[in-house]
Amino acid sequence: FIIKEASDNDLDMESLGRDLNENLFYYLGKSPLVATLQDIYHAFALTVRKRLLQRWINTSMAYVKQKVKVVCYFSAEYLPGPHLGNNLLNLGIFPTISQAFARVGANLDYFLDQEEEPGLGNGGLGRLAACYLDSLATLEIPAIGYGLRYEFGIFDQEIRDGWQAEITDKWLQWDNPWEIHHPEIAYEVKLGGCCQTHPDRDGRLVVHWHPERVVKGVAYDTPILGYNVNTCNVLRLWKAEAIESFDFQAFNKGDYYDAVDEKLVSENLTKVLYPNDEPFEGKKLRLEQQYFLCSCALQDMIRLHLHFAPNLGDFHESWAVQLNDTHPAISVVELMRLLVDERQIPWDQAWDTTRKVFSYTNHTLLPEALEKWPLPLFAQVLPRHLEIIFEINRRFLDSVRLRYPGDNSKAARLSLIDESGDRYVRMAHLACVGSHAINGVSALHTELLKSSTLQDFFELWPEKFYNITNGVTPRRFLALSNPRLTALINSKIGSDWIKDLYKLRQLEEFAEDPDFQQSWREVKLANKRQLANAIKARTGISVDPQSMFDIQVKRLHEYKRQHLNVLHIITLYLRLKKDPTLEITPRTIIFGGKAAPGYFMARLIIKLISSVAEVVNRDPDVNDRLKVVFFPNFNVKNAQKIYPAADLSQQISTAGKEASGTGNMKFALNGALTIGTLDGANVEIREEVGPENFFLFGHTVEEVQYIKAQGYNPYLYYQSNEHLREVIDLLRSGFFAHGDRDLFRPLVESLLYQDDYLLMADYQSYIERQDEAGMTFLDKKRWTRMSILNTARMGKFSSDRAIQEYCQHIWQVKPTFIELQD
Ligand code: 26W
Repeated sequence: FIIKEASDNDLDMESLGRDLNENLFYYLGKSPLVATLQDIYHAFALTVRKRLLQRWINTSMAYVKQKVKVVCYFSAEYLPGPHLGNNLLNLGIFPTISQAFARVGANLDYFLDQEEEPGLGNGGLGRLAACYLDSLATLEIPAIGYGLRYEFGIFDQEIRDGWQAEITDKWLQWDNPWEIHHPEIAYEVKLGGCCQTHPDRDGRLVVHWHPERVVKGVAYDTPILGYNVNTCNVLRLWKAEAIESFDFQAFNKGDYYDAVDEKLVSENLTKVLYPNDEPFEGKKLRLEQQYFLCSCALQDMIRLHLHFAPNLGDFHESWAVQLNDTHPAISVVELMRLLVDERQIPWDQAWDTTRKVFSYTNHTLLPEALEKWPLPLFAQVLPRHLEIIFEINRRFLDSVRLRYPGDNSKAARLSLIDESGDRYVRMAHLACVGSHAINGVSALHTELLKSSTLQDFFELWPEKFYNITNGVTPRRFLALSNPRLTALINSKIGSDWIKDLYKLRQLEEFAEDPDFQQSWREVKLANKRQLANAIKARTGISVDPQSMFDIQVKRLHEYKRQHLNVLHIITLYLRLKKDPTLEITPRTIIFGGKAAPGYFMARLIIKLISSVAEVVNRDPDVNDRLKVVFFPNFNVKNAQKIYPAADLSQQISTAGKEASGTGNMKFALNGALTIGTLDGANVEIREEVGPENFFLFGHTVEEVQYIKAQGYNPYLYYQSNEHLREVIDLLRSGFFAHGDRDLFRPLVESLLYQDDYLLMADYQSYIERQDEAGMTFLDKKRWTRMSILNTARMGKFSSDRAIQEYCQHIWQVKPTFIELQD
């Protein structure tokens, strides 16, 4: 038989147009006369998917022939964003397609807008995974992304009466044209029950796990094409289903209902994404989800391996697995179980393989976010895994005691089991022990891991620690989302920067060129107009595109300090109230981000932002010089409209709390200046762009530690700072709450008497730097120069650089060139 393989001419307009019509007719059953925007989007998506599948088949055949080493990215979350636009960009046909639509009087954007994005993640961690898949394909690295196909992703956010309301995300309701369902790629996953040990025929002890239930994992594949290459990798997501034997075989009525029930219970496993990140919650279903992902992925890898190799002896030479935080850390134990229990491989050999395969990325220092499962819960879901963990721990602690004779507290601190009170399995410890490499996600974060969170492991194995500062893909976050800036940049330095972001440095020579500066400002203004229209459409608020767009978009968290931003807004507001003729830099302060549904303070901060907005936006004394907007439902799609329109990027977390941040990079890449603390990757961004092009404020990590050690008293700041006092007093008077003094009381009290995140201590320096940013904005030439230099110096923050570091230092993998066949 003949496989129609990918070729250059599958991208000409004639062949694309023919397929689009065919898909509309024969797949969707519509004539062009009655087709809706959604129908045409769908037919077009299938047309593009066909080109991707041809490249994916090509790619996978090359991988098999060349017996390459494959990177497997294990992540419980992915936030890829809409696929169509990105795939057109990566195929190199975005401009021609856009023109072709225009020729028939259609706007491609309307069709792109039809796509529902897969919201299979909470925030930074899931988006990072998606950037990394893009870079892996672009760098021609053989890779598979493994994850979960949640039926309901992160909720859609609406704002009702200033409060967040959660709406179920039904991303699959119109069908997902990007995925291929593979019912034939399926594995059984056992859960619960108990274990028994019997001797086998040769008298060796073998363990038999009698599960309480068995669930089937079915593969759904989404092709991930690189930019301007023929490499097409895959994102393989698992959906839970009931296994056949539990299905509708039953013949009496009672069994029939039991069988239906069984089906429902099984499918529950991948129903919904947990919408909270920190703090950690020990929910049984979540542990089941994590295990289900790991078991399906590892069984899949073993099946693939044995397809081409006689045994698993060289498994670690063919596969590298990256654990995206501890969510998939149970795979360390699952691989041991698959090797030892199911394939009778000796423990030592299996352990050697396991440690060579895995490496672990830590994404958080917050102690309350570290995953630790109560032992009874763990035993209930994964009885055999608990036994294996005890055995890993026994051997590990023996080696620790040899290294530190007599130091029992050392052993207790390193143990995989927390025994200080109720007993827990520490997933970060499991990930460290089971991996050959451990990395943090920014220079500062890695240093803090080494000196605090993972200090004992660092002392034990300093050679295992790496820093790999996060990066973002310049394809989606500049070339695709900011076409105006892209065209301007290309007109000066060509488009090579899209694959080698350090090339943006060539823009430095134009930083003071008046014509270039003028065009740079026009691009920003046009982007701001576009965002202003979106704001008007979604919130009804009119904003002035000439004003400074001062933006903070990210998950709501006390440590990210959206409420510090609010204290600044109230400060500006009070100045205008005292002197309505005061000259100030007109500002539009824009917020966006979701709060975990159970996180009371985060939800209250959203209400606070809306309430302050309501008062400020309609006060005639303010006279439109200050506007506050909460942009609802921040997701990848909205993000792509927001970053290109920003003048000022707010990265204001308490020093030592934000592991890296990646939004900070996306803003600066699009020419926004940053006001920020010395936290996460801000430190390195400031180093790259130069301290003169960055508005720094706030206490450093060391100062924060010192202040806390001295016994921090936030109330003293309230007493001694007149402006801060006025702000807090206005807030507590009920002024922003129609006279209700109780509404924001929990926030005010937490600031005055607790203030874990040092808002009060950082307030004054924040206000001073904001004032300086405001003044600088009025100096158009200076601001534009700073903006150009920010973009020009973002080379380091490409996810391509990050992935190259992982390849070289951690995975030991090389590119595989894929040729197109005609
Ligand atoms: C226990 C549940 C849970 C779920 C998700 C805990 C923690 C998470 C994630 C680790 C939260 C997260 O997204 N962390 C962010 O990861 C980004 C990518 O490295 C960093 O840039 C952010 O600083 C970090 O907060």
